[in-house]
Amino acid sequence: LSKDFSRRFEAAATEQVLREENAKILGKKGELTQVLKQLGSVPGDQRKAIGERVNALRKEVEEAFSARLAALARAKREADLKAPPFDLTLPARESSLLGHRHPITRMREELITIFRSMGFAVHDGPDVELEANNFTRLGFPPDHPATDMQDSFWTTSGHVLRTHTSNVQVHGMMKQKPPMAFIAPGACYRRDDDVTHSPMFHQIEGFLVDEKVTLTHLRGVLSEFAVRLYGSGTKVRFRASYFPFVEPGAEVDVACVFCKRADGTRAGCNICKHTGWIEILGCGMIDPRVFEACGIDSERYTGFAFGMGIERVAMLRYDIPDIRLLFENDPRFLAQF
Ligand code: FA5
Repeated sequence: LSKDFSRRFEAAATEQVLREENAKILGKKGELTQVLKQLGSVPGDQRKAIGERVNALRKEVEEAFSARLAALARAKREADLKAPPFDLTLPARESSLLGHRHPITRMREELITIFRSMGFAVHDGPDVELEANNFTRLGFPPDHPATDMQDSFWTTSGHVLRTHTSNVQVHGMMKQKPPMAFIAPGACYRRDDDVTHSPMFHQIEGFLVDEKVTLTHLRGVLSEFAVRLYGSGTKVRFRASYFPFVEPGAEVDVACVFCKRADGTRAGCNICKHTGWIEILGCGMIDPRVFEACGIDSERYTGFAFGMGIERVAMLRYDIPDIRLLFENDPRFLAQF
């Protein structure tokens, strides 16, 4: 052993082989370890001399091992430095995991682009709102079911997570004098939860006030909007409806684009529930009492407002059957857009 251990270490070409060779000598069952174990049976007068010899040998082996280990590390580093460098001019591999905008974001941007092109400014409003701005100034009576604990999320007393973007109408009127025309996209919150209703969702509000604004202007703006969103020839219809802050109020349906596509008729499909029409928004002429509550001269000015659900428009656009898919953020769903 004392003659050939350094030859065995020199012959080891890799760190692993070197360590294996070292274990064969100094490991639990190693050659030198066996010798050390037998020291006990050596006669007393020779034990000291043999013990010293074995220990000296162990030290030599350990030193030779460390030296060879360091030499191997040096050699590897030399080789790495001499190897040709990375080719930085190679084209990158294409990633299949590139992110993109969420379908709700895309839909919101598309709607904003349409209304901007029609001359509307874009306003922002608070998500946490005074009860007065979300309900009272908009003509909701104090006992209206929408103000109930069942429908709204209340924060501190007198504050509510806005249930619609109509609160931005109030801020607009209190800050600005007519004429004004703006839209207000944003998140809204209600105690809802089913395939078409989510506790958090998004609306876009539209608001226009000037002298001599009439229902015809409202119809014109929304008809043009439907054409820009769904294509030329898209028909809309107005159905009388009720919202506390408008008079008269209406809901707007768009002729179903899905069954028209499928078989050339508008007779019905599951998406429009076989009516041929899809409801997309609520609207109306601003009630003069709302003007008065917000400091606008109701004798001089008239105006209209409308509000639509962004998820609803997106579900129709992309044929999404369940609103919850839009919020689960499952990559298999999102990758389809
Ligand atoms: C309103 O919120 C009125 N502020 C709209 C309005 C504005 C009327 C201006 C007149 C003038 P409504 O509660 O119907 O109305 O909601 C409007 C739209 O928001 C609905 O058609 C629907 O698309 C969407 N929406 C309402 N609740 C939810 C919900 N929980 N999840 C997803 N979308 C919702």
